[in-house]
Amino acid sequence: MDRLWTNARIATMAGPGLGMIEHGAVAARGGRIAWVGPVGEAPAAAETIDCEGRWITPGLVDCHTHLIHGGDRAHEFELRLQGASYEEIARAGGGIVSTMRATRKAGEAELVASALPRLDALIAEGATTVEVKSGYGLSLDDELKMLRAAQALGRERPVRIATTFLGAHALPPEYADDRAGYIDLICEEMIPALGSLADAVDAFCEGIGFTPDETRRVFETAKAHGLRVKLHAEQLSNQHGAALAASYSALSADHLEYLDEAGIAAMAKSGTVATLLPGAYYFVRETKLPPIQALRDAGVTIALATDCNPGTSPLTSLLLVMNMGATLFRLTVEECLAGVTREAARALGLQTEIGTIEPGKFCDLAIWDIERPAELVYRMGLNPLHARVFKGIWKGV
Ligand code: DI6
Ligand code: FE
Repeated sequence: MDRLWTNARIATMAGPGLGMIEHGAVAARGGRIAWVGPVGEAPAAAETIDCEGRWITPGLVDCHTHLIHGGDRAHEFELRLQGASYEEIARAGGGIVSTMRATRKAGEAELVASALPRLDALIAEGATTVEVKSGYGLSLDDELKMLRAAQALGRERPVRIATTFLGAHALPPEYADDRAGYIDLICEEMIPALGSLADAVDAFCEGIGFTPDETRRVFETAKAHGLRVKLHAEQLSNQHGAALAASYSALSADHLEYLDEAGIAAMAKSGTVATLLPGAYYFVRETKLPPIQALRDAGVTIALATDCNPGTSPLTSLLLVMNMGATLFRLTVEECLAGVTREAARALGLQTEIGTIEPGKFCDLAIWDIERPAELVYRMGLNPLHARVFKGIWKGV
């Protein structure tokens, strides 16, 4: 073995429950978990790290972010404080389109540099995998620039970046009178140009975004190119997007405040993960809760993510996401932890590689200075991360 972390309380998240090993150890070889179990049975290793009774969880996974973008929207925030709504600002040419302008102006290196502080904030709290979407370029070159910048983040820091193409995020002004033309551009030029730049395709199916029919065209093209899909669905209204996404075996449907019974049933049948985004719920002062109990009853798995974006969720803390998941959505501690590890991995289609502490998966760990897992969910603003392990490489913080 290369390395052994011993004397730890391990929440493997491999189930049932937290998948607890009270007096445990975990060993890495070649960047993967080679062994996990009770201390007394631990194999010998070249390097041994005594965790002194600390807790180990899987490295955290943020499965929905818009980390790459130009500028910020602090000014719109002030307008909202004066009473303007998010939708009013968007319809008046602000919102996503104002970030599009700033993103088009920025070069690739500038986009990387401005995203690094946000990425570092996530990493400082134990994130080892972060999904990053495009969707603020809205032209072929600018969307590809965003995706290249996103992938560059994974070379700048020890973190796994999953990229998602979100060309169908907003209608760019130059296509204001030609919606079909923009969908043509997405399907005929953008998706065919993605190559290895994107791991999945997403869309914003919403009254201020794209219709279910437009979304369907994007999904058909994604499918023809062998790409998995996910969807911003039922965030501000019920467009029946989740059921549409499920019919394409989507990895996840995200937001879901306005999700109905038929959508829940369709998601349960297709195994589509419900990714809840309590930061956006909080920041836009939404009052309609996602149908949590109905999702549980139907057996739909629930992930949690930051939705880090400049308009509706300028949030870079998965610890706070867990707190909001519990406080606003009444999720249990176990659901919150699973939501930013095992289920977030599933929402990215990476459940065989990350998300739990099991032999064969990447050795991505978070080591915490806590007495019980509820502390990760309960506190607001204190970071108890002691160390983070990415692919078996250990670094104290
Ligand atoms: N839903 C959201 O909450 C973000 N995008 C989306 O489709 C908002 C993005 C923004 O306002 O910049
Ligand atoms: Fe989003």
